[in-house]
Amino acid sequence: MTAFRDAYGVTNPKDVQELERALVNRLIYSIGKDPVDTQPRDWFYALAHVVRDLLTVKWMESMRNYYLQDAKRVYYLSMEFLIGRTLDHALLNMGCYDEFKQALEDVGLRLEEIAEYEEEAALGNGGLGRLAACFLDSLATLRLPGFGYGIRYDYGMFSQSIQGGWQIEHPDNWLRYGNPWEFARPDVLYRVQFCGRVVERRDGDGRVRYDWVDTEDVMAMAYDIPIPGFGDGSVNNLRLWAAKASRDFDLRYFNEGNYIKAVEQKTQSENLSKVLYPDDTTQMGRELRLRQEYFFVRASLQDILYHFSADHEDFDALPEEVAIQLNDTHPCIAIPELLRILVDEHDLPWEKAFDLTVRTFAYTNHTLLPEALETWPVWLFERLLPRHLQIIYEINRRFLDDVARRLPGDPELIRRVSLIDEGDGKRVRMAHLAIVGSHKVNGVAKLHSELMKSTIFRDFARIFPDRFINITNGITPRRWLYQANRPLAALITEAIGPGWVADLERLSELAPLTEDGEFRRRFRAVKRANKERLANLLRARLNIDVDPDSLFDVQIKRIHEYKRQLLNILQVITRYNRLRDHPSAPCVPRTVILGGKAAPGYRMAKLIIKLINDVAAVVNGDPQLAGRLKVVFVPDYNVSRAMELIPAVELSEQISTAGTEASGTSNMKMTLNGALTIGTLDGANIEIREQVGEDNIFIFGLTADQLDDLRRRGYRPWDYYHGNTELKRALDMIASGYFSPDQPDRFKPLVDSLLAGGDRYAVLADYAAYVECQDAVDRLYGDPDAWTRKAILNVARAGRFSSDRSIREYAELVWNIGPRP
Ligand code: 26W
Repeated sequence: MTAFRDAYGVTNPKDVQELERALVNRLIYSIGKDPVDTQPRDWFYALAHVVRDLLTVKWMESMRNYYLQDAKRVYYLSMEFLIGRTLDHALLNMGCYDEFKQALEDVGLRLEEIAEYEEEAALGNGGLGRLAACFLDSLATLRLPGFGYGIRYDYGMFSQSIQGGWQIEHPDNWLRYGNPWEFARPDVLYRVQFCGRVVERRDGDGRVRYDWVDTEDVMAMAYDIPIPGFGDGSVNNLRLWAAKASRDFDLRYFNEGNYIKAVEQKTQSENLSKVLYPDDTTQMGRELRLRQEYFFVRASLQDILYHFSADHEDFDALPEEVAIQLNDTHPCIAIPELLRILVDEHDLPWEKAFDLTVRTFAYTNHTLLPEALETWPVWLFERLLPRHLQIIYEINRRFLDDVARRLPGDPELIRRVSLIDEGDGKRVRMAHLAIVGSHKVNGVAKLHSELMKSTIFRDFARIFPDRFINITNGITPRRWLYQANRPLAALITEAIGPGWVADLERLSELAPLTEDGEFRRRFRAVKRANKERLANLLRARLNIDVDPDSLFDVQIKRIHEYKRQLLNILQVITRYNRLRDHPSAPCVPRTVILGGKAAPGYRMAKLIIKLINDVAAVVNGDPQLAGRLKVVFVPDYNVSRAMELIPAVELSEQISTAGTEASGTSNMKMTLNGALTIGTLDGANIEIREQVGEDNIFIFGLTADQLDDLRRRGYRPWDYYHGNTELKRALDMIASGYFSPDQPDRFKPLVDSLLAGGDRYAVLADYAAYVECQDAVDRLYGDPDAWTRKAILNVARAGRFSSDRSIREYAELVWNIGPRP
């Protein structure tokens, strides 16, 4: 190992001279550039290679340790990993940020500038993908043998620009200059079959066997990305699969002499991992998506079992050695796939194979929205995965028999829990498959887990009472405080020492400092500096001036009707009206910032973005309002943008309709960064209130139960419209084209959805309470000292929301793995 390290020059990452030498070596030998003629981007790649070298050594040590410990492994299967940039994160986690910064300075470069050349790894849509990335960080930090498996999309989440107020999508060609963090593994290559047909035959012992033949094959090639834990944590592995054409596929056409056709076929199969589906809300009945799901599941299972079989004769010990976590239903074809491998390829009896399967898998549900629950047409399954469909039918037959035996005389129950939806064109219900094939099913916040049991999975909670649990989400404090908010991190470390970074509950030691005037002053100064930094970024990028002394009120998340960005905008319009009606009344100046992407095909969400921008144009263009109200839509919200915004947030908008946001994680990020929340009793907001105390959070609106009642009695949005003059005025302004004089009926679909359309997300029902709650926010903001006390308490009590805590819970309640020495 030492000889190996010597070859790379860096034996001691604390030795700045050594780093400089390595940097120049990398520039010459890996990037192929002469130091006298180099672009900043070349330096980024040279730097990334030096960092990767260091990671690689630790990574091999970690992998060797896991091997020697022969510890149980957990595999986290996810269609999405929203990692963001890696450079700063890796340097901070390895504890050599300052040394690298110095080394760069010595060759005349600024780390902050070089770091801007890194492309984001945006292989995810939003919450679900980012959660997977936080979990990888925690697994490594806790030194748990956790391995991520996913897809190496050529194109990640689209980037968003705003033109004339509308969202425009641009392809995210993130691999254009190469990905310096990955190792291509052309030797780790698995075959993935599609289509074909199933042939039934009898084997020598007279047993019926199934062969899946005449398949169309694609190869999955591995790319490995090292995932550095914090401090003396492990460096774990994320393995992403890229589609490659299989050679026999080509040969068919080559033999026919059709060279061009052969190459065409090759591109077609490689299209499989071309692009991330940019939709996290409507389910996509698209064939390519189902192919992506099976593709990465098939490759991952072969890889997992290859490793397992290296020192096991049979599969008896599989659940003791392997845990597989399904991040939502997207990878849940892994359940019939494992059964297929065990039964068809390894001759196990069904009962045994099924028992092993259930004990190996666990499933996390991330949404209750019916339109986001995956189902696939049976005909599509039959064509792409004929054997899997048979296996799903067999799981279903046995499951339904069992239910009928245990809860007899209830044909409706059988119809409801079936893995096949028989109505309206048969479909496979992936969530039902995931539940039946897993030993644990978890929701991602207390309320969500309760609602899961009482609504969408009520029957299953009765059938499998011990299967359903809650594990509240978390975020990694390394990225979301230690890295994103260096000034606050430094202040906290000065006050309570550095232990909090790997043990977030230690933040509670800050609580007594609320009574320390000097600490409050410094805490406020940090927030103020962060706001100024953000103001500078907004000026430089968007040419917008915002006042760092105004209240920074921020809602950043995917644009969706259930998250109710519309409620926010209605409140902004009301504020605008009040300010104009009373030009000389005292007021708290506000900067309302929104950001987020709309799914490209989600018409309403795109119209909401346009409305935000049209309202912003009117508000910001009104000289009467100067210094009192600003509205900013931040384009292209992504992980890097989030890291810039969150440290500057004072008011965190978490205003989804109660019962719709499974957990939320931006709510945790902002709490951890000293923002106060204005929110509904939804998702993890409820637990945030529990932690910070009801005096330190602004809660408004109907609860999930109250909403249920209201809907049962008959919810009438028109009554709210007629009953509240400010609400009526705001809606009328939108409807009459006040914000869109060039096209007065532009926002008719939005207004219609709220009035004629029944207001599915009860925006109008919560409007009055929201506006009143915002008034309370203003009052508190007028007392900076009182505000700061509460902000400090929010930080001090955010410890529970570390993803380290979430991962410990998974380790104990689901995976049955423990840290080993
Ligand atoms: C089939 C298309 C599709 C793709 C992704 C449907 C649904 C999804 C995800 C389940 C959507 C998602 O990201 N859910 C979010 O997960 C976060 C992590 O648990 C939660 O914090 C959010 O509340 C939840 O909306």
